[in-house]
Amino acid sequence: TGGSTLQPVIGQDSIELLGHSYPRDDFTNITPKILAKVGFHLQNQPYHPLWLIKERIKAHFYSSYVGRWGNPLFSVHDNLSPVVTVEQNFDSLLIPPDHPCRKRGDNYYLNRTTMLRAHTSAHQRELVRSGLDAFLLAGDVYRRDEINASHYPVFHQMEGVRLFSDLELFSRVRGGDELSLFERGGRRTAQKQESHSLEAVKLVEFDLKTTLTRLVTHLFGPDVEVRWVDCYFPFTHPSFEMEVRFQGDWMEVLGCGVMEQELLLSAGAGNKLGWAFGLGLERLAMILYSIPDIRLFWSRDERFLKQFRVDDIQTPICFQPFSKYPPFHNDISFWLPDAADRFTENDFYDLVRSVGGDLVEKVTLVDDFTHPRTGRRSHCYRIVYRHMERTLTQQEVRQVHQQIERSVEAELGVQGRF
Ligand code: FA5
Ligand code: MG
Repeated sequence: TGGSTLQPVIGQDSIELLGHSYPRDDFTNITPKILAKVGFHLQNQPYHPLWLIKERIKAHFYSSYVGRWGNPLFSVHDNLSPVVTVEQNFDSLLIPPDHPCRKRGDNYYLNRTTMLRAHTSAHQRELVRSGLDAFLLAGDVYRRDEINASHYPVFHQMEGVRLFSDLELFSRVRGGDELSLFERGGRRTAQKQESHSLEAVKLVEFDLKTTLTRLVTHLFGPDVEVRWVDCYFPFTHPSFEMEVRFQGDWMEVLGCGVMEQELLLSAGAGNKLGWAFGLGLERLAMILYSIPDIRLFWSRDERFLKQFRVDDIQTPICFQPFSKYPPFHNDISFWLPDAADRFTENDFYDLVRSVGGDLVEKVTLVDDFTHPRTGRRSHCYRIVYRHMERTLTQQEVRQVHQQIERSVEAELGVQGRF
């Protein structure tokens, strides 16, 4: 797993990243730690929890929204490079040149014109311009931030966009052929943009909220509690955040809204209306799988990863924390059989696993010693015992350890030095 095959390099004058070279300037603020995170594509690693949740969202959209010929309505994009232009990340979304969200302190700049995307919205305009009317886009995003249980400078978003022609929007309502998407000389209000007709906006907003409510109901089940909060984004109006009730609190999971018409116009789709949303994949996965700490998504620990390897992506998973309970370290030493080929380390690992089962967290060879006079060889292994769901007792550990001592002599022909 791990990084790109092309090692990122921060040089004197330039930064090498994903096969490109970016000249440094007074805006450059990317760090080696962040560069090392680029190219992992956690959302594309099979059975990673972020992959699981992305696949569940894909499956839901594929089965719920089909086009006229039975084809999926939404196309899915999960391989776009996180290196974008400042123009894509901000200007294309109508974010003014002096907007505080452009601060060097909040973003990772390669230089004045290039950055790591701060949101997946950075790709809205290019994908609309390429002719797509409905798409999902998943990827890693980067924001300068602290590191704690709920903040990490790299996280993952899923963007969704859907555009409607007047035919698509109004064919669903009786008398719809009387209605129009646009209104000349209109005014911008809290409810709508100047060029939009109120009827069109209300239908788009309704479709957006229904789509997202169906999505979280699919993910969390029919009892999920959802609420909508008005908010502001420069690229949507009206704009909303969806919050989901989690452990007695409301947690923001996504931002969304009716796309600014100026954006659609610049993307060559000025004759349509659209909605867009951007949701945090970690947020959803943390609620859905009870993952207590956002840093765990970067874990390569089998005790984390193996809990998500399920046959069916819809299988409910409740993550069992593994570091909460104290470990016990016990060593075991023995002389190997004289015919050295009668013993292999893997035999021992298998034996420990079969006796100790899930109580054994880790086994390592800590000493390999050959006696200078007799030529006999001995191994010492350290076994870490830890239960994922409770604290073990000394006595319980001693019993298992003694059982291993007995079995290793009986089954592997070694002589204990216990
Ligand atoms: C955005 O990034 C907008 N681009 C969303 C959007 C898309 C609005 C399309 C309108 C149309 P925001 O910064 O609120 O908005 O982030 C969106 C979601 O990403 C949040 O709701 C949250 O689920 C997730 N998120 C944001 N910051 C973090 C963080 N530090 N750690 C984990 N998840 C985060
Ligand atoms: Mg937000």
